[in-house]
Amino acid sequence: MNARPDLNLDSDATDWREAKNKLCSMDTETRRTMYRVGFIPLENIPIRKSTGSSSCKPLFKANEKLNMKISLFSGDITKLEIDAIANAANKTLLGGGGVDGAIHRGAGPLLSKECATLNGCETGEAKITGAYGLPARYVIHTVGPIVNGSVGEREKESLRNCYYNCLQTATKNNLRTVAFPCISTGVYGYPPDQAIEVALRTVREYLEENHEKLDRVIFCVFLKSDKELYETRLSAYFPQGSPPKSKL
Ligand code: AR6
Repeated sequence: MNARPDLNLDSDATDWREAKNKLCSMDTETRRTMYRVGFIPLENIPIRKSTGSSSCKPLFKANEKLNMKISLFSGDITKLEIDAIANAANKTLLGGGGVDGAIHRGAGPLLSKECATLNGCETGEAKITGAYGLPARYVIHTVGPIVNGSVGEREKESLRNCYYNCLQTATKNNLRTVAFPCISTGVYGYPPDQAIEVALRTVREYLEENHEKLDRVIFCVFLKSDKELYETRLSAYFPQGSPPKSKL
C-alpha cells in the first residue's frame, strides 16, 4: 500500500498551487489515499445499454462508435474517478448549494481558493480548476441560465454553450472522460424535459466532430425523474443500429 503523502487538503492554509501540482504528479494509487470522499472508478460506470424496444423517433443516425462513449450514471457526481466533472456553479464561482455545494464540500477549502483567482464566470462560459480532495482530476465550472417563466432562445443558447464550452475545455486539456450534472435544472429553474434535449443534442454534435478526443461522456442524474427522462430520450440522440436480420 502507498504511503499517504505529506499534503493537507483539509486546511485553507495549504498553498493551492503546490497542492494542485503535487496531485497532478501522483499516480492513481497514491492519489486515492488523498480522496476526501468515496470513489467510483471508470470501470464501474457501465456504458449505456439500450432498452431494446424504444418508441423514441431517432433524431440522428445510429453510430455504435459514439454509443460506446455514453453512460447514464445515477448518483453523486463527486464520487466519480474520471478526468473531469462539470459543476453547475454560479457567476462568483465561490460555491453555493446543490451540486456546486457538494463539489466544494468534497474537494475541500482549496477549491474555493483557486476559484477566487478566476474572476468569476459568465453564463455559458466554462473555467477549469483542480479537484483537490475529489476523485476526479479536474472540475470544469460552468454557469447555466436562470429561467423565470418560459424558456426562450437566449436561455437555450446559453445552456448549449455550457455543455459545448465544458466539452471544449476538456478536449483542449486532453481530458478524455467527462461527467455532467443536469445543469440549470435545480435552483436555476430550467425545465428538465427541455434541458435534456439541449444536453443530448450538444453532446451528440460535439462527439460527431471530436469522437477521437473523448472516451466517455457521463450524464449524471441525481433524481429518479431525470433518470427516467434520460432513459427515454437517449435513444433519440444515440439510437442503436438495427440488429442483423435472422436468416431463419
Ligand atoms: N451529484 C449530481 N447531481 C446533483 C448533486 C450531486 N451531488 N446534487 C444535486 N444534483 P443545482 P442549477 C443535481 O440546483 O440549477 C447552486 O447554488 C440536482 O438534482 O445544483 O444549475 C449554484 O451555486 C439537479 O438535477 O444547479 C448556483 O447558484 C442538478 O444537480 C445554482 O445552484 C442541478 O441543480 C445553480 O443552479
